[in-house]
This record gives sequence, C-alpha cells and structure tokens, in this order.
Amino acid sequence: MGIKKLTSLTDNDVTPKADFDKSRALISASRRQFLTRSSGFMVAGALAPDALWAGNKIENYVTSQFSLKEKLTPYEYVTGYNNFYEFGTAKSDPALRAHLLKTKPWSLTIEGEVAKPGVYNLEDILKQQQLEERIYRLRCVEAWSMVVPWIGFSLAELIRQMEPTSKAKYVEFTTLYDPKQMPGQKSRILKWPYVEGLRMDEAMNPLSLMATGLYGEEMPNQNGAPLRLIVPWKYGFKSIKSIVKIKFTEQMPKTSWNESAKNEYGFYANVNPDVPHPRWSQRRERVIGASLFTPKRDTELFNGYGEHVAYLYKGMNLRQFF
Ligand SMILES: Nc1nc2c(c(=O)[nH]1)N[C@H]1C(S)=C(S)[C@@H](COP(=O)(O)O)O[C@H]1N2
Ligand SMILES: [Mo]
Repeated sequence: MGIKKLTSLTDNDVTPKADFDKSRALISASRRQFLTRSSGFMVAGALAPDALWAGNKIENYVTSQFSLKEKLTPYEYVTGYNNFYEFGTAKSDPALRAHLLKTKPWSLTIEGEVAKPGVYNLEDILKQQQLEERIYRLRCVEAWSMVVPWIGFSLAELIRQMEPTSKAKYVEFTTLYDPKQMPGQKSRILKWPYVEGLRMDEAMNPLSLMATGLYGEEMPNQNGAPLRLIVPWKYGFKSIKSIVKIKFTEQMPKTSWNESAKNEYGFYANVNPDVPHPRWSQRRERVIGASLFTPKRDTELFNGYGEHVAYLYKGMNLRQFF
C-alpha cells in the first residue's frame, strides 16, 4: 500500500474531530458503566478515573485500509487486562504498576546487519513516519482476543530507512531491561530482557505495525509504551512491548517464550486453530469485554489475515514450524 505523507493529506484522510469526540464520548460512557459495574473486578475500579485518562491525544493520523470493521473491545479492558510480565504475571498487574516506567525520553538502538546503525531518539524517528490508525484483533496464545484501534507506523517503512544489508535474514526486538522500573524482572519467570523476532519477509509485510498509541491516545504504559510491535496474524506474545533495540541478524533470534518452553511456543507462533497448544485447544477464543453469555469465537487461521500473509508460509509445514 502507498503510505501517504503528511503533506499529501486531505481533510478526508484525517479522523474528523466530531467523530473523534464522539468516540471519546462513547469511551467515557462505557468507562462510567464499567466503573459502576465493577465492584472488585480487575483493576480499573481501583484506579481514579483520572489515572485512566493519562494519555495525551495523538493529533495526526490517517485511517488504514487494513482496519477491521468490528466491535471494539472497550478501553477499560484493553488497558486493564494485560500481559506484561515485566510488571507481574496477573492480568491486572501492568495497569497497577506500569506507571513506574519512564517513557520520555526514549532511545531506540538499531544494530547488526544494517547500513544505518545507531542510537536514535524515538522523537526523531517519529518525525519520519506516517501514523495510521489500524483496528486489529490481538489473539493471545491463552485463547482470548481483543479488537483494538492501534495507532502506529509501518515497520517495513522503518526497516527500509535503516537499510539492512543482504545478510539480514531476521529482525530481533528487545524490551527495556531495568528491574527498578520493571519490578517483574526481579522474578525469574522469563529470561530478561524479553526478546522477540520475525523473519525479514514477515517484518516487511505491510501488516506489521510499530504501535505508539491506541484509542486516539499515546500508548498507555501497560500496553507497551512508547513503542511496541503488533503482528496481527501471530499470537500476542510476538507483539513485544517497550522496545529499546532492533537488531538485524543472519541467524534466527532466540526468543523469550521459545527459550522458556520450546514445545509450547514456536518461533513462528502463527495463529492456527488446527495446531493446539500442548495443554489446550486453539480452536476458539474468549472475546474479552463481551458479556458472559456471548459464545466463544472461532479462531481463524492467521487470525483472519490469510489473504495478506499466507504467501509467507507457502510450502512450510505449519505443524512443524508452529
Ligand atoms: N515485553 C513484553 N512484551 C509482551 C509481553 C510481555 O510479557 N513482555 N506479553 C505479550 C503477550 S503474551 C501478549 S498477549 C501481548 C498483550 O498485549 P496487550 O496487553 O496490549 O493486550 O503483549 C505481548 N508483549
Ligand atoms: Mo499472550
């Protein structure tokens, strides 16, 4: 797809302010409902409403042709039910503790097989990128899913600007390591820092998103501020948060979940209803934020993004390379 530059934007490309405010109003209505409904449930009820409004608005973004036209998961769930083991293993831990993370200023190190290695200021990188809103489903390996209006920029665009060499076959991503800011790193539940990786062609697929926000706001810390990956056709654990380093490599990166349990979490981790996790089925998923009476959703191959990504795995045995 052609990424539009800010200078070529027309009024039609930008989310109309009225729509934006309407969606804000909807969010705050559902938030009020949530706050009254939730007596002990999750975390949002325990936080002052102001804490939930911490994010700064993102001003300039276009809407993406890749967006799903589906019901969004309410903001409270997107930001209150998280996996971010750097802040603890309970789903409510990240929203309670992630304020400890200082996200400004933030530097991103680019290294390995690349013509433009260096330590970049995230602010400077963002000046070169076109932000888009992309409504994607995030499907966790634990068999639940959410539909989130992410805001971010194309990973492929960033990679092109950094000019990887012909030896670059994989892209390795690393999360910040700082147990003072990320107290969960004092536990040995995973080997820190958290590392994820993609094959170069996966990283260059137009769906791969470097996300900096959601619901029109800068990324909440619990969702991986200030910069996290979203790979919508793969299980959620590939979508690494709070990235400080991107390295171009010849060898397949050693990724955290694969290192911790090889038989449970493969390098590819493509969403696949036909390949069960050794301890549970992947056929269906719980829709986060839906009522208790809402039936589970049938999980789709590649999380429904097959038309965009199936070519990447042509001829590969997806049971072997899970
Ligand atoms: N650094 C880091 N990134 C991470 C994780 C983590 O524990 N640490 N959890 C992953 C998992 S298992 C999921 S499902 C998604 C959850 O993203 P969300 O909290 O924004 O929904 O983040 C992924 N990225
Ligand atoms: Mo996950």
